[in-house]
Amino acid sequence: MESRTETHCPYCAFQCGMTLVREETADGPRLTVHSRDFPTNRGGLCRKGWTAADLLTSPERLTTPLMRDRKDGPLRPVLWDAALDRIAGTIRATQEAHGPAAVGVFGGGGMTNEKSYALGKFARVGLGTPNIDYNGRFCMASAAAAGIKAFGLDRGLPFPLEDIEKADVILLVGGNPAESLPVMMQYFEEQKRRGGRLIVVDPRLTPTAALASLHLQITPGTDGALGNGLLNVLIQQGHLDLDYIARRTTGFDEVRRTVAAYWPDRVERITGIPATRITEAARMLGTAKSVMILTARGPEQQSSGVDNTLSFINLALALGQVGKPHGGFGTLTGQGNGQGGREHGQKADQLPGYRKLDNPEHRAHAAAIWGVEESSLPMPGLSACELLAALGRADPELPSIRVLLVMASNIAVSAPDVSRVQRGLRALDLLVVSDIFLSETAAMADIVLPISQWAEEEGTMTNMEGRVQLRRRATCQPDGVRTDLQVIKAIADRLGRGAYFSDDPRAVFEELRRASAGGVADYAGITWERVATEDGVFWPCPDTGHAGTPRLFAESFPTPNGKARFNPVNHRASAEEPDQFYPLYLTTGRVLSQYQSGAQTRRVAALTDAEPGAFVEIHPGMARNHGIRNGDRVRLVTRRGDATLTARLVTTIRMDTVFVPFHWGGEGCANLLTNPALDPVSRIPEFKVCAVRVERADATLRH
Ligand SMILES: Nc1nc2c(c(=O)[nH]1)N[C@H]1C(S)=C(S)[C@@H](COP(=O)(O)OP(=O)(O)OC[C@H]3O[C@@H](n4cnc5c(=O)[nH]c(N)nc54)[C@H](O)[C@@H]3O)O[C@H]1N2
Ligand SMILES: Nc1nc2c(c(=O)[nH]1)N[C@H]1C(S)=C(S)[C@@H](COP(=O)(O)OP(=O)(O)OC[C@H]3O[C@@H](n4cnc5c(=O)[nH]c(N)nc54)[C@H](O)[C@@H]3O)O[C@H]1N2
Ligand code: SF4
Ligand SMILES: [Mo]
Repeated sequence: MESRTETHCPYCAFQCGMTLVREETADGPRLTVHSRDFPTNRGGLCRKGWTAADLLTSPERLTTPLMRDRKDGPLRPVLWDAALDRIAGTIRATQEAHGPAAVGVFGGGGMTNEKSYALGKFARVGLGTPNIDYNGRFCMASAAAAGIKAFGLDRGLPFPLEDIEKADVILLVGGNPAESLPVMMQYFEEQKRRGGRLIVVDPRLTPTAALASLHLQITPGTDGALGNGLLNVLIQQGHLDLDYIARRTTGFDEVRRTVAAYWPDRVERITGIPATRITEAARMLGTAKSVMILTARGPEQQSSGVDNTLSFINLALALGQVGKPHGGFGTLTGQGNGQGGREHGQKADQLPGYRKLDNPEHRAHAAAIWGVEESSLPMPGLSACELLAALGRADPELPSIRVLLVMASNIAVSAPDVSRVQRGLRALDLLVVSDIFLSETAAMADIVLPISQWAEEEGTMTNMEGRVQLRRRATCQPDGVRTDLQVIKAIADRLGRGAYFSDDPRAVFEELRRASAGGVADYAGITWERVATEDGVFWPCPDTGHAGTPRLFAESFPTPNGKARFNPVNHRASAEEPDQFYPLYLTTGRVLSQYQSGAQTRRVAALTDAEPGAFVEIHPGMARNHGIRNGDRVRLVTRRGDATLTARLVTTIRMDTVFVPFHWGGEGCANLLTNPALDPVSRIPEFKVCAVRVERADATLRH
């Protein structure tokens, strides 16, 4: 017997279509990934997608709840009822003693829309706590805040992927899709084949930058100065679309005054990019027929992430490109449901449909759908890093979280300044983690709940274009495993709030449609059947007769006056700059063969063979100064702590910068080093810049 199911890859925001084939064999079901002609990936998959079926049959799969009786005791198998009873009992006791806000929830952008929605509702209606946030705060928060400020709306790409191929010039700032969204490269390659040009801004000559017509090898943390500098030159050269600026935007004069101070020589001094290259890039942008500007985590994961992003949005607006064919501004969303996961209420300040928790009308709408009093809904709570800083806190003057439920995130690896986060996790009265595997965070939990994964359940996922797609069930889940929706409902049941929750994904989606109706991210017209038959539907889609909205902003912007807003921004130095003790920049990011905290991909043999362990990229010139050879063990030291990794000498990185991917826990964990300094608006941490010192790992011994 063989069954074929059309579904999507479990990993990144490209959400490639794939066909999963399930065969019965003497040793149990065998699952294999096959190509599928879906409009976005057009049959393509990267090596993570091709090997994704290994996740389903992994021997490391969790299949029973685990619990420890005392903090220093071992995790032991336990029945579901015992685990759920203890969770509900501890929540109740904690909230009675310390108030509802002492229970926190941490979600993830890999979860389906239904789970994200249910988790946000569970925090507000099931627990009555304001304190829910999620790992998208580490990821899309700066781009989201900037998009809302400028356009009144945050959708990763406000145009379909196919527009990339027809753009004349693309400016890609701090993104490395050749490794982070590999299947997307076919669009950039086609754009190049048609005569288009690509400018890449990155401190490293990445595989993506290697394809570019122009690579601007920027000093980490200086993107805002570059954005302003490019606009300065465009103004000098008279390349603005004054008619568009007058008709479709507000606030340009103040931006013009601000960028007047960013002349090319000064920007060269700040960014390390030669002034001639800045002028050359501006000339390419200014003379292009269409310009597409894309940002990714490079400029966004900084303490000036929102302003950096705004400086590039200003550029796209001044060129009159936003809402024009084959042009505009977009940001490359990262996680599988990084888009949908940030629309329906997992965020500390948010209600479904991108409504706001502090807006009385929005609160009334959500409360009516949920059948609760508006006054019972909490106000906005702590954002992710602030929530993690409050774990087990003793200071009675400040918020303290004593019970934390984690669903779909491995914060013990992926949060900044991770030793502090681990201390907080240990100080909790109760840590509950739902996961597929015993992730580093699950291994620290008091209770671990085994969860069904992508191809074992149904749900909708929204890709980086805002296209709502269907994740279909291709195989059954192992005995002993439950879905996240079942877990949410089971805890709510025990708290006497079960009537508000369903564990059926389709029923939850129906409720999400109503809850999002009239909101910015309006799913009201998107039905399960349409998602299945139409290769996905783009939001906003206000009614079932509506075709969906692949292209936004063609006529107007969803702001009160219909115009986009320019926002004047200035370059701000990173929270921590190199000095005599920590003389280099540390930046962090991704490699092709590992995904995120590695909880999933480190369990796939082919991926671990390709990328076996933590490493640091160092320029050979810098390595020589420290007596470091390729393959040596080195220690990196920052003000937060130190990590020991293998040196990889590469000429593709700036001399003053080292790069560490964050896919591993243990002594090579990048986040032992990173700075939890936050952007004041988006509250994103500064993963992309801090000051570091490099030593040979045996250096201290030799002293
Ligand atoms: N293989 C793989 N793919 C993934 C993921 C994964 O873990 N592995 N994760 C997914 C997720 S959640 C996300 S968010 C995306 C992220 O996708 P990307 O944003 O493309 O990935 P990163 O590697 O984090 O950062 C991109 C680039 O920013 C550069 N950079 C560092 N500092 C700076 C700076 O100060 N300025 C500028 N301009 N650039 C800088 C880095 O050198 C890096 O090449 O990838 C998604 N896809
Ligand atoms: N230094 C540094 N740190 C970073 C970044 C960086 O660039 N540099 N990038 C940041 C970014 S952009 C992101 S998005 C975060 C990501 O960091 P994490 O939030 O840690 O992401 P994952 O490793 O994907 O963790 C997801 C976990 O949930 C499990 N899981 C998967 N699907 C489900 C599900 O449906 N339900 C449940 N219950 N569990 C599931 C997986 O097994 C895994 O353990 O890392 C951030 N951390
Ligand atoms: S590009 Fe992303 S969605 Fe596509 S196969 Fe690779 S990891 Fe999966
Ligand atoms: Mo991300």
